[in-house]
Amino acid sequence: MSNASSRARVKELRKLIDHHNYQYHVLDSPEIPDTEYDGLFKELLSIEDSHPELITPGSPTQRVGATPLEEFAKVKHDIPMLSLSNAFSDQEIQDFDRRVRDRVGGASIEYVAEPKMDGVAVSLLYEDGVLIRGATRGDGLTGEDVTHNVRTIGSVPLRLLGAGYPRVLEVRGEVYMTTQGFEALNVRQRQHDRKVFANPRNAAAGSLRQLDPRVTVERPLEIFFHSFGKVDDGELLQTHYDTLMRFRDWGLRVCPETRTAMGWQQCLEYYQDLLNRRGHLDYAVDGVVYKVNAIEQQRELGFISRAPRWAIAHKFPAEEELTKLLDISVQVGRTGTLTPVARLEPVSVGGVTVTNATLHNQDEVERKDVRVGDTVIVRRAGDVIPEIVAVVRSKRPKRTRRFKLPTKCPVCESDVVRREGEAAARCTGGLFCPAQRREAIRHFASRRAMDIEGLGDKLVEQLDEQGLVHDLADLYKLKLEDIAELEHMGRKSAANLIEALEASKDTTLARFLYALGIRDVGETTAQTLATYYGSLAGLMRANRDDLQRVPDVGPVVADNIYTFFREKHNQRVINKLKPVIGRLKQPRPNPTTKLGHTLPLSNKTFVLTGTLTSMSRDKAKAALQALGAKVVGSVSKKTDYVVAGADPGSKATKAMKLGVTTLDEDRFLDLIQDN
Ligand code: D41
Repeated sequence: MSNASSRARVKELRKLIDHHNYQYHVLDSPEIPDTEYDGLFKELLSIEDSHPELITPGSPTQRVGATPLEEFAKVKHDIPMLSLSNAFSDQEIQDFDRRVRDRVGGASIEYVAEPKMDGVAVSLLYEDGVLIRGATRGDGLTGEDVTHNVRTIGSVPLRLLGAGYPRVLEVRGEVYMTTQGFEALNVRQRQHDRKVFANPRNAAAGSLRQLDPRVTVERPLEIFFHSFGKVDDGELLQTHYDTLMRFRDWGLRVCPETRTAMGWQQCLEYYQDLLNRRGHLDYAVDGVVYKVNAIEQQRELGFISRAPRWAIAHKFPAEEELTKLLDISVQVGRTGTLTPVARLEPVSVGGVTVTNATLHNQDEVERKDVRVGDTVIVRRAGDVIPEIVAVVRSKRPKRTRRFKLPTKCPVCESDVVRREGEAAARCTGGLFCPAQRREAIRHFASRRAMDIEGLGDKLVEQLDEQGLVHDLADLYKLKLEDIAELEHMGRKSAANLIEALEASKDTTLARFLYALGIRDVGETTAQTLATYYGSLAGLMRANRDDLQRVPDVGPVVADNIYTFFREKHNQRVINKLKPVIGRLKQPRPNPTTKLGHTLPLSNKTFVLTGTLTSMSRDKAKAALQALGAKVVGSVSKKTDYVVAGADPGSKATKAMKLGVTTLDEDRFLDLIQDN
């Protein structure tokens, strides 16, 4: 290529890449697939490679500098980065609004409400639209120069788009890590035996404080801009909200949850709504921020000490608290897995008292170096099981006790083994182990399995203790008299249980397979197996190779299924369950189904998100599966369709980012009906 045409093509490519970057990061709506973007990028790299004189700092290829820094330079903020006052109750917000109205007058104030990102506060300086410096907030007066790292963040424009921006523009925002990115990062860190981060904020802070930008570029960092500092030779708009919308035009990413709100009432509505959706957002939020919208009113209000009078943070209940670890005990699960459980000094986390938290497995205990006597950070988010995030090392007492999983099962004293490559240690007692037996029965009876109403934990324990139920099949041999004699049971509840047992026999092959509790056979696999084999007998005859032909059944799962049905005890139980099996609603073993490709939605992967109005999510899932589709929990490039109901949340956003087709409820219903 001639020099002139290279120059022209480079210019064109940079423009295209900047544009698609903007569509992807700022608007969340990519116009081209990733591969095409990569193609443009590679072409630019290749031209720059043969024409190094054409490289400019603003080129999208120049995000990562080659040489690590020796140390961070200090940056003095010309205009201090103020802090935010905090409020923890509705009353404090009403008081804040009252103070604002007292100063500026007027009946009702317009605010901008936005999530309070739990990330790292930064300031980015653009001159003539070119990013020239990025700095952390530090103490508000002086921060650290992290330009080399900020440049690696894909959603930070190296050059502003469009026109009309001031010659000097300092924008302020929050660098954060998405929850998904954070989890994936920790998986990688573990694989490489590197430091695991306690939460997305620590991970973001640690990533931004790297001297080597080649480390930072590998970290899934994002940014939202929420305000501005220095502005020279140019004007911004009259309201905070309009200013943020201009930011977006210039390629600066603004949180899509940003809204205007009239008076404290709408602020509180916004708060409640965001709090309800907190668990569905793809980023950590520790509250919301309200800001007076009119810049003129902001000026009138000014600030006291280091915080503006025109803004306030309304904090969410904390999801993490400190407490003392009193002891570590061991729980034995359905498949014999031994789980270390931390016994804690009771602590209220987000309004719920937590006394236990899972420690997952021995490796996790060691990785986190958790010891009895330690002060620990407990986390309880939404409905997830509380867990220990990290130990507060500075609070470790002189005497602590390390934990080691026992080599004998604490329930049945059978040997405990840990298979090569597995994280879990297991009791080898099988159904001889009361813990495993009880868990197996509980699972069998659970709602999504055989759905035996009234067969709760206490009752299972009693049935086991009294020797009334040794295996799953014994459940169906229970006599009313036996049950009625148990503690807290009468003839009435006994009769109800007998009835529930009878009713449970009307079920499907898929549910029955799931209920058996074969390791790694969850609902989805059970469903696939049922469709593929059509009958229990067919499945039981299958060898390992046959099983691996079933979609999504790999060698490990195939082995688990195969061994399960070869086990003498299991065969006996299944034989005893014949009366139930005889009644199972079995899909016709369909040779076309067996090929695995001929159902209308075979080979199609779906993700359901949000609330559907016409049916429950389970119904929708079943409908899709009946058409051969696979329904999974999270969106990836392999997803074919995302069905988005009301309030869809982060999965829908992710689908958009990845260019996955999203169906609204109407289109989803059409699809089901057409097939
Ligand atoms: O999302 C945030 N963490 C956030 C922080 C936000 N949405 N808005 C903010 N606004 C301000 C003012 C009103 C002072 C411009 C802030 C912060 N400050 C802030 N971040 C760290 C200290 C203060």
